[in-house]
Amino acid sequence: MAIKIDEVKKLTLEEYKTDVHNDWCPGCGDFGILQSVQVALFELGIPRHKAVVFSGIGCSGKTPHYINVYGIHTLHGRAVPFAIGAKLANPDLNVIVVGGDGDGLGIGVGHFVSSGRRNVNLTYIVYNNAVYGLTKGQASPTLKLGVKTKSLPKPNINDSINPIALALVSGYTFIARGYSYDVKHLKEIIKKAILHKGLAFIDVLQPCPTYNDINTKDWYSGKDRVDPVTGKPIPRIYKLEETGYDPYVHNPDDPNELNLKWVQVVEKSLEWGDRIPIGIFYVNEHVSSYEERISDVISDYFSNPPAMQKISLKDGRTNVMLEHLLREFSTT
Ligand SMILES: Cc1ncc(C[n+]2csc(CCOP(=O)(O)OP(=O)(O)O)c2C)c(N)n1
Ligand code: SF4
Repeated sequence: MAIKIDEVKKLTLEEYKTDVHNDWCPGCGDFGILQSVQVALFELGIPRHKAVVFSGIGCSGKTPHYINVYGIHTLHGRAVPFAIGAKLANPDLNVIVVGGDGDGLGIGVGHFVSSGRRNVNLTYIVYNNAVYGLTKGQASPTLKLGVKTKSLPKPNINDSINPIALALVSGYTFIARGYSYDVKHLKEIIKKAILHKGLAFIDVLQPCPTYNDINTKDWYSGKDRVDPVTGKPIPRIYKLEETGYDPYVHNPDDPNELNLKWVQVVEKSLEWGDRIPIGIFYVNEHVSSYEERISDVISDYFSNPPAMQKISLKDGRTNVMLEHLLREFSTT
């Protein structure tokens, strides 16, 4: 008996996992991100046929192999355009893009920036370990100036990119940062990002214990600076939401509010070292999504998107009328 594709039972968390051998190093921060994505999909009850994870190249790029939904392992720095194509072809899909900081903010930074103009409804998670993990620890664009990890012969002579501020000025409408060893917090951010209508970016602090001996789990938790009174470490990471921070743009018609929000996000994005914020930095739900903009010009776009259209007749002959397309796109 044929199964109707929408009649899907609620899955268990285990059903979002695969049994593909995982070769990440022991203690790698990637594990926490993987788990957070799986738990987010499970808790949102997203059916597997309605979720797709795209990745670039790198240790992080292996993530789709370990999640039991559709997965596409694309080219270095090119995951976002692939994902945008899928989302626009089938706007009913929940599209998640994952990739390293080298992937997204080095070779792929042009796509990172220009996708902000479109506000396509997808979630982009950058695994930020400040190194190129898969190719043995070269400095990535997020490694701070003057920092020397154990994989570098000399301190880094490049200044770093600020991913949160870059996402803001590029036009992302949901901007957050998570920490891969705080799965409970991260999966909540991922859930909110998936539910957000528009382009969501999550910068995840992801320790690479093999090549980055500076931004380690111990460093983030402040083990090197013990409070003389309590004898306890003073953590560097803190949660924005615990400080009364409000990331939401409430009135988009009030330019003062928008300006103040932008200043607030940039100020928070510059905090690094003694105090490092995680949580949601910015949410603007008032910007139209790219899909909505398309539906303004193609009225049946949502009910008849490209992925649902018949491209062949019963006898196998093509249904696509090239001459119609040529006429439509002709400029003469
Ligand atoms: C076009 C191209 N250039 C270079 C490479 C080599 N390469 C593979 S992974 C990688 C860096 C990955 O670093 P990052 O994106 O930070 O991911 P991580 O491994 O840390 O998760 C590079 C340079 C490649 N595969 N393709
Ligand atoms: S090299 Fe670093 S990022 Fe890659 S799997 Fe090992 S610990 Fe993780």
